[in-house]
Amino acid sequence: MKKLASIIITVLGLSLFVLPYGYAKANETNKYKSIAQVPAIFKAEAIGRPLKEQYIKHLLSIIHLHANGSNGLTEESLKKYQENEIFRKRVSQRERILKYDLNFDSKVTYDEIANPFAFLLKNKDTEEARGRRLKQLMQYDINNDKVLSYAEMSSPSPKEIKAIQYGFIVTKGRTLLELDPNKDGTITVNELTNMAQSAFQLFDQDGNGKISSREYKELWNNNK
Ligand SMILES: [Ca+2]
Ligand SMILES: [Ca+2]
Ligand SMILES: [Ca+2]
Repeated sequence: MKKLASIIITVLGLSLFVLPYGYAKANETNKYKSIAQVPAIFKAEAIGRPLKEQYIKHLLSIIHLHANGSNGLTEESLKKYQENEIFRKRVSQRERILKYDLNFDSKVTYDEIANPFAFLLKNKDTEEARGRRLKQLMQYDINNDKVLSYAEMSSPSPKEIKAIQYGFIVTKGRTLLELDPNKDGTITVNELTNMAQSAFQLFDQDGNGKISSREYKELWNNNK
């Protein structure tokens, strides 16, 4: 019991020592002193966005995309975003395939896709278009019976799910989350605005609110 108490006291003492240090350090990273210190994402997102307002608005849109209406970007909101996107993908895939269900039995056969009614097709059907359509849609025929069951038509391929989970939209969100200055697990609008402003100040050397082509050059030279 005595031993436990001494462990608790040691841990408390250590955290009192470590916390203020961590806090000061976190605050420091909110301000970049040179372009070399600016994280790559802030440099990359400056491409084609030379106006300060436009640049910051664009970066904030990453938060809004993932954390629609909530306090900020979190691991939880990132996860929710992915779930939403996968759901959306399932719905759109099912809609796209189900329209070929000519006999309304909630299954789509090889023949239904190969020879749909003409009104389902935008252009005149050709051998080539038929081949493409079959190859595209039959990739979801997991048990290879040339019938797309309801479950199959609403299941995106593992590759498509990976494209959502590791696509650049999620990656950007995750990158921002890793830069959280106070490490509380939420990137707030305030935090991101501060970081973006600090980065932009370094890119915009004459401070006129616009990155000129000369300043862009400087930015990329500094990036090497
Ligand atoms: Ca059918
Ligand atoms: Ca099947
Ligand atoms: Ca934070």
